[in-house]
Amino acid sequence: MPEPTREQERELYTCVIRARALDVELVRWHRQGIIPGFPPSIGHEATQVGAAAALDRTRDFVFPMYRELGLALAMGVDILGYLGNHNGDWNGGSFDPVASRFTPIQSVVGSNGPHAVGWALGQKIDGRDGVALACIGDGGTSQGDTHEAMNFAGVWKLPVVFLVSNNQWAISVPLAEQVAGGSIAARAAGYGFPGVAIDGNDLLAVRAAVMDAVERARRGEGPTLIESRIYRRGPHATSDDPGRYRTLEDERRDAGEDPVIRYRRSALERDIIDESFVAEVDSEAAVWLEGIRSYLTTLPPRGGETLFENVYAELTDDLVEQRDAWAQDARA
Ligand SMILES: Cc1ncc(C[n+]2csc(CCOP(=O)(O)OP(=O)(O)O)c2C)c(N)n1
Repeated sequence: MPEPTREQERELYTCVIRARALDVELVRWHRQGIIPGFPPSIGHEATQVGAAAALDRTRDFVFPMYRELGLALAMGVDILGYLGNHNGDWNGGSFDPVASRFTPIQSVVGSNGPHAVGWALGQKIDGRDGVALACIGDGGTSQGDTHEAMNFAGVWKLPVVFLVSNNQWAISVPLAEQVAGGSIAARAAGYGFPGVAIDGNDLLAVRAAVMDAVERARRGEGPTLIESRIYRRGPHATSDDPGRYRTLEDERRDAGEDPVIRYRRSALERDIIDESFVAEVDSEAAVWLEGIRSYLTTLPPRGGETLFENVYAELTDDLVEQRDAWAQDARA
């Protein structure tokens, strides 16, 4: 498996820093009333950026859940369109999924597994060699949709990598109350494909594991389940108060080393980056953030009628009726 070049690692570093910086700002922007809500990815960065680095952006496709900011950035998603989703835009973000090979995020836990499997089946039928990355949380593995997706993918040996970001929490429910066997990776055996548990705070280890799984899938050997062990370092979302179900002491004890600090330390130690590069990335990130902030603050309020747009090419009679009734109510 090819090691990343120095140049690639510098890009990975830049992406990790931007993912963290944007996350931190988004929480502030929520507090300032600029965005209505947001699920922070703090603690997920190494897994997300490492996984994206293992994909071929010309033929693979990501089926994300809602906590995937770093993965979106690393896939080159138009981040302003992506953030439209968190700014009350109902259509899942206004970026081009085909260009970025990244479907719109959605909030229905587990539903993206079947989407990934359907796309992977299409690749097989069409004789193509793309691989689907299905992103699932530890809580998402308890959903029936995830079982159906894994079962179907196993039986049909489809090119899917199931990347489970096990951040130890499903809102307030800890892993121990969610997974009786203790291991998510072990479940893969029941579906007839390999399951591996990795240290998801180690960016290069994630890249290597996902690359192995992608190569396996491309060879026609079927799916892999990767359980990436991490920790959700922030709240579930800006509306959540983790102090109601875990203490700061728990967080300090359980979270381990921060994946962003860890990657910076490793890259510095290996002379991939130096202090002046670190400073340059930080100052470029600050300018980049300011651009995003001014975009978000100048967005006009979304009209409720957008609920009815982008559903069908032509609205059905029922929807026309509902839209008109809505408009009449809104004017009243
Ligand atoms: C089908 C469905 N059931 C319940 C919910 C409510 N819900 C939103 S997030 C969440 C927890 C998901 O936890 P996990 O999959 O571990 O992802 P994380 O948020 O920790 O990244 C739940 C139960 C939902 N969005 N969809």
